[in-house]
Amino acid sequence: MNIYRPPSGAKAKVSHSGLKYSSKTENMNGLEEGVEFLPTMNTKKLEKRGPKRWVVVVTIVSIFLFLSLLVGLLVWHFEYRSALVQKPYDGSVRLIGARFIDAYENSSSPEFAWLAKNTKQMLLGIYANNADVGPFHKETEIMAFSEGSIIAYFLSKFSVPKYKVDAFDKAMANLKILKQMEIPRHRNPWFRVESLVAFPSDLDMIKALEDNSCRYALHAKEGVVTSFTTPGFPNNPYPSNVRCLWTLRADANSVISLTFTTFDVEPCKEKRDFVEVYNSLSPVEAHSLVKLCGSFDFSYNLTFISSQNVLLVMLATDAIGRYPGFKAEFFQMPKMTSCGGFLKGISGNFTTPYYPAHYPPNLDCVWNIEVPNGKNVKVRFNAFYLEEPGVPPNSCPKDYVEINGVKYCQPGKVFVVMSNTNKITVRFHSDESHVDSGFSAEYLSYDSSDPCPGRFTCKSGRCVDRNRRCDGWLDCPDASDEKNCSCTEDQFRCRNGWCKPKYWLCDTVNDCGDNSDELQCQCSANSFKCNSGKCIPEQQKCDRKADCEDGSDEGDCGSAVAISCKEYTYKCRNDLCVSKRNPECDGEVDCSDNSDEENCNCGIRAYRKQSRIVGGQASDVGEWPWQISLHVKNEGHVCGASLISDKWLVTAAHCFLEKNFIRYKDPTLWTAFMGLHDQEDRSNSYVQKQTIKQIISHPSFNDFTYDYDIAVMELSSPVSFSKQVTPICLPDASHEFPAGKAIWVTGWGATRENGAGARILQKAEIRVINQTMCDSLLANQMTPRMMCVGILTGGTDACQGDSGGPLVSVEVNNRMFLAGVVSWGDGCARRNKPGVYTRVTKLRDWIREKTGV
Ligand code: 4AZ
Repeated sequence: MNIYRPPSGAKAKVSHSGLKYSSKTENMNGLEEGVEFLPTMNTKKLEKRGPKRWVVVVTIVSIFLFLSLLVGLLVWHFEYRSALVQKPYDGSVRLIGARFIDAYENSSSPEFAWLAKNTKQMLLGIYANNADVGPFHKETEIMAFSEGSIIAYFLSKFSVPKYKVDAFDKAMANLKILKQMEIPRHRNPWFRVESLVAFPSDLDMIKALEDNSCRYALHAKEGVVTSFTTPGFPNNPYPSNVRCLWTLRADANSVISLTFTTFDVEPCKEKRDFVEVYNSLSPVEAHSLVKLCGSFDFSYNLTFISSQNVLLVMLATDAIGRYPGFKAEFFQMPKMTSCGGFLKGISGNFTTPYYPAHYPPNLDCVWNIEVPNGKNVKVRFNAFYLEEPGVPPNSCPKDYVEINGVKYCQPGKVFVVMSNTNKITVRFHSDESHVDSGFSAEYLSYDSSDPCPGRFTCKSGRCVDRNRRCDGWLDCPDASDEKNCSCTEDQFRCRNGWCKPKYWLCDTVNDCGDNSDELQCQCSANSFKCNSGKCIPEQQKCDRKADCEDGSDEGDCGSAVAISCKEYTYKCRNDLCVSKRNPECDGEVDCSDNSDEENCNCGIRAYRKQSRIVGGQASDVGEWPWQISLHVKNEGHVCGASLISDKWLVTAAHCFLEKNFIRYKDPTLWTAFMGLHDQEDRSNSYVQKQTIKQIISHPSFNDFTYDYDIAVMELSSPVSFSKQVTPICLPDASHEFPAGKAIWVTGWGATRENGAGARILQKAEIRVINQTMCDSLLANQMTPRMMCVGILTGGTDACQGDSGGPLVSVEVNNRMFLAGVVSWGDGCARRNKPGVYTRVTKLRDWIREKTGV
């Protein structure tokens, strides 16, 4: 907002002179005797009376100005000129002309001292040569040496006045240029500086480098695997508030292979505990190979290879958390002299060096591949991991594979690159920081007339199984497997020519892409289609008589009219039924006793989102305030649940099945977290934690078929509702969630089949699938207490750890209703295998009976 105000000085002046002037005007008007007006030309009188006042005013103003200037100068001096900023730098300098000897590894040897003194002198000379750096240097320490020919690692501290910081930073970033300005008289006669780099450090790091209490120096022995652990491992947690450093060295012309065999530190979080591995003896980000936190399963490959004969491992911890730490082992191996090569033949495999271990940094490999004359060659990447933190997709500025001038660095997917000659060149580049597992690839020769022998060739060149051609699914990225098909008996032809399974017709999902599978789904003109599919004359709809066997002809008649009760009609508390579909809590009174609009303090979230994104993604805080995380002692999150009142939860009965001799139905094992967003942030003020008073599983729950997979849990004491903690609405038994309806599932379950659970609450939008189709997809395993919901092309689904959690539907006025409880599935996110949910409407009366909600 911009409101104009006159300057305060101006305001004072106007009112002041205004008053004076008005009194004089009065006098003038009155023309009083004895009052003398100053004649304009009477300068003598002016001089005589004026000077005294002016002198006082001028003196006061001058003193004021002088004092202001003085204060300003003092502030400027203390704030900008003499206020000093501490600037620690970590760096390394490569010296050529000298040979590395073993004694340089030992910082107390005279040889180390001699070389350190000379290196330091040379560094100070370089600093002194720059007016933006030299005057601010405080101290420099040479920390270590390594081979190459000699690399010296140093720590320099500077104290820079605030106003000089910019120039100083610029000069330090250009140390390489500083080095070139090195003056001959500062040159050391024994060695020359080949390269010099320094990176801003922080005071914690400097303290750690200067403190020897948690420092270890280890040298690999030929043919021996050396192991080391965090202090206290495995019986005691590693220390708090420390930075421990392990310097790992190997013999000349060797590299180091380091493997973490056990890794269990505090879960990942900004500025919490972590382990960082550097391809250097300086802990600088530019040489960081990896930053690890959390815990890793033993099957995860945690092997890292150095590019030289040194590695530095750092453990940084804060004051919180008790975790065992790591056990690691390392050994030396001969330095690779080259990588890549010439590959000739009809097919073969190649990988990044040391795959599946992490490839070394600073590497360039070239594979020249040649297949027999007359054939073409293609390369198929079966695994591809070249990920670097913070690298934008598609730009590949750091590590990449390059083929035919195109760079690839996107992780994960299998992809194929083809050449239309018998030769192809694959280049791999890794820069000096951050490494990954690399790739595993195969090359194959093919006939240009038949690139996929025995299989179908997509236009893009990808090969897919023949039986995937014309099956209704898009397997080729360009959909070429579904074009020009003649449909089989079980298929129908979409308008756009595609063939789709007949059972996809009229399921309210646009499978054809042009919606032609959803067009002829109505009964003939002048007739109404019952939910069962039967057609009845239009006149029988809403005639207050149930003509469909399920009463669906009377279920949605706009305004509520009392009718005879059927399965699809809503029953008011006074036992009268109304002819309106899903009338509960829709903002309109439909029952004469108002019962459809009672108990409606549910299903509305304080933070409303407009986005409707298909596919699993992280939720926002408070987006699903009824979602509960159920934890078991020593296991953490095990199941999800939904809050239905201030003390009752709905979840899945299978969460309480006995496993590994643990009786999960014992309520004392469980803790419920309400308002939780991040599993690692359970102490947040909006999270409410409660123990459990009782667990009631449905008595008909069948642990073989998972029929009646529902349970209710009573909290030990009531929760208080808030923006982050709100109950979900329970649908009436007559509530309909029609096939094709978009619906949300949420949870902290695995983000892929057999994968790890999510840390942040995930959400996914999926669709209700019609029961008959579901039954055929899931081999007749469905019961009326189950509903299946998913995306049949796969990729979006609930998974292990989501069990018990909510499946919610957005209804009138954005109110959400609990349609289902995550129950089971044939794997997760598989094509044609939707997730199965307990159908809440079928068990609504049981919930009411047990909880009163
Ligand atoms: C489970 O194991 C589980 N894809 C839950 C849901 C699904 C599969 C497994 C559905 O808890």
